Amino acid sequence: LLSVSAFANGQQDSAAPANGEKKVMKINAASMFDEVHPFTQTYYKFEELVNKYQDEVTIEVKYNLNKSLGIETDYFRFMSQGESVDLAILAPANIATRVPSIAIVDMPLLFKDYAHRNRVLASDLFKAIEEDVVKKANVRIIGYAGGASRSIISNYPITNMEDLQGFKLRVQGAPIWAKVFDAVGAVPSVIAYDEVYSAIQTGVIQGLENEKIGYAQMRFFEVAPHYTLNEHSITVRPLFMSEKAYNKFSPTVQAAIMKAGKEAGEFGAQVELELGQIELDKLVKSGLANVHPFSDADKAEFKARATPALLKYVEEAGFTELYNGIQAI
Ligand code: X1X
Repeated sequence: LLSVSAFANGQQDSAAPANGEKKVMKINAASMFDEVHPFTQTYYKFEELVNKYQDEVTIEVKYNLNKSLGIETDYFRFMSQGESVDLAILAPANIATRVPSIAIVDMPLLFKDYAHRNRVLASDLFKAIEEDVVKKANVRIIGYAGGASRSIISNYPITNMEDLQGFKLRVQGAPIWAKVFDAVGAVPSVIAYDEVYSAIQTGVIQGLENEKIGYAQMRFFEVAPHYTLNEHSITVRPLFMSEKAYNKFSPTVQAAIMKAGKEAGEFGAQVELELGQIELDKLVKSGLANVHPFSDADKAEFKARATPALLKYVEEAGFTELYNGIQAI
């Protein structure tokens, strides 16, 4: 299969049209998850909508699922180089080393609730970050999926702040994640997502923090059967297209890509909210996972202990104005 990037490299379009027919442009999407995961459903919706919103070309998406092209950090590298992957949903933490400003988009405790997250995304507060991503990494944000909460997953029950003390957990690579978990008394280490299961199994760590759907799909419940609803973050998962792929399309098709990306992201967020809960309920029902509440008082203590670290990071990284703008909206 040729990706759009392959067209850019001068390869023959094997699907070249006969006179009057639409040209077929193929793009490669990648995901660590299966065909029902919300990220994949976002790609399906994108393919449907992008062909509805323009009639110059037919865009065909090839779905490279279940880590067949690696994990999100790999997709970012590939897209940035204009190779192998043209379309992918990534956690911002995966690209923060190349584009530090993006880490704020997904910072723990950033959003007050789901509605606040959506108000921020509907504003133009992330516009400068979107431009930064194109400039520094050669990838373009065309929409936002995500929208689920991340909570603590562990191999022993965690029901309050006291249980969290000394908890050895995996965190994502952007430094703010380790800073926050350190501040609340846990012991964070950065580990690649696809190595987390065995790191818990071998006792290197006792758990992680993740969305409900990731908990189910990565089968973390087999090694860490406790899911604590402390909900320390609400996710933003940008849908990226490589700039090399994007630039292969005419302005009309590019406009359709942006519109389809935005709507597909919103659709994916809705799917994630519903599906995550369904999957967690199934695990609980079959006795494979235990869900623990985390009281408002414990949430407040978590926040109180994490906030100085967050604010220090925001100030040092030069995000104070943006952070205040987000909190004010
Ligand atoms: O924690 C991770 O690395 C992963 O967690 C979930 O599966 C997703 O949010 C995914 O984007 C990735 O970041």
